[in-house]
Amino acid sequence: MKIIVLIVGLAIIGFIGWWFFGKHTTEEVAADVQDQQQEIDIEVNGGYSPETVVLKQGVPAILNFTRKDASSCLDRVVFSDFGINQELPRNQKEAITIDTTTPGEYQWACGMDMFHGKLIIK
Ligand SMILES: [Cu+2]
Repeated sequence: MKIIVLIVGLAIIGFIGWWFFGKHTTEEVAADVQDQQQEIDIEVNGGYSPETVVLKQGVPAILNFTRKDASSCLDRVVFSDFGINQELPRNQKEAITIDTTTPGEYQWACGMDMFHGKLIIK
């Protein structure tokens, strides 16, 4: 009996570790640059994929958000540094234009500031 408790305990600890630390190894994805414009598709489903987007400074950028998630939590996306608060209708591609003149790291978030993504302009 004790061994089962031990195994279950270890499994839970392993799961918690994976949940907290596994998610932080996020992929950085660069937008596709073409004809003085860059574009990237971002899927919204229980978070953002990709979660970290790299944009080239000085090239006009379009982020195409498609929300697949049914929850109202993710039905808005907010780029506070850019004054953007955009509704994301479900299963519809929403293009968001980002001004890339100033390099730096910027956060974006869902309407309630629970889910986050990162924009790196360099
Ligand atoms: Cu939310």
